[in-house]
Amino acid sequence: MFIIGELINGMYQNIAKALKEKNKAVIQECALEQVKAGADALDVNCGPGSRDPVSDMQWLVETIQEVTDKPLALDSSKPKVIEAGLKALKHKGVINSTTADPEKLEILVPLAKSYAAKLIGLCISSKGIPQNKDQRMDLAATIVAYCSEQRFPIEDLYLDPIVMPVNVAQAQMKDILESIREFKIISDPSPKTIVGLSNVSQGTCARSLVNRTFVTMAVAQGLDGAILDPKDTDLMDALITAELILNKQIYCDKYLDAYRKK
Ligand code: THG
Repeated sequence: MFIIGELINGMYQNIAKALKEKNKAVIQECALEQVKAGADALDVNCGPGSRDPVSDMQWLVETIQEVTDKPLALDSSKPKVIEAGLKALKHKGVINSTTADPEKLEILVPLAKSYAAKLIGLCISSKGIPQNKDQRMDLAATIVAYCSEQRFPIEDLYLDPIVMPVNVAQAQMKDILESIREFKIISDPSPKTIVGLSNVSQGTCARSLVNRTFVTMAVAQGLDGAILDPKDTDLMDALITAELILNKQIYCDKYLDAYRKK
């Protein structure tokens, strides 16, 4: 499972404050804690309050790279912000994300190719968030078709079905989960799949329980990656155990320790 730590996001007050004050220590500690907790990569999002996201993205990337070599997932809806992040990267990264809109694909797919970055494709377009599985499949197929045409390696494409909060879209959860499995049959080689996990529990009580139950069900559908809070140990334990049960991790009496020592 490709685990992207979600905590460096200007949506969080501590990060927004550190970004405003250019306080490196707060960002670097957040990066290191997530890596220690098992993150394979770190999401980097300037948040809605950033007045200059291009220079904030560059500063965040440079600041994080002073303490870790883990890949960074440049999270912005603005291609210019993503490009600023790519220019500052020392190692291969992740573009988070393109939509299925041609104007996004035309800029971001060539950028992903030239920086050898992985690409997250959100199953969404300017027409809005899909309302059912067929619409998700259509958007996913549009993204895969464009990437194939442009000879972007499909193994580096992560399709995101767009996870909605269960308290606003309860009737869609089954479709979202099933899309994860069905995205795999769009092409050979198959695209990979990823979710922004914490979306599912936004505004709910018992967030951690909702997150870990959803992730377990998504792993059963073949999920390849998740943007999540790696410091939530119960969540990480559920994820590792789900992979164990699907024979994706070796079984031993201390499998949680074994996984963490990898
Ligand atoms: N797909 C992709 N990228 C994404 C998302 C996605 N990036 C952003 C987001 N969704 C994933 N990251 C988060 C980060 C935090 C929260 C949810 C998703 C979150 N934050 C608290 C909240 O809103 O309640 C903030 C709490 C606080 O202010 O301290 O839930 O879906 N590709």
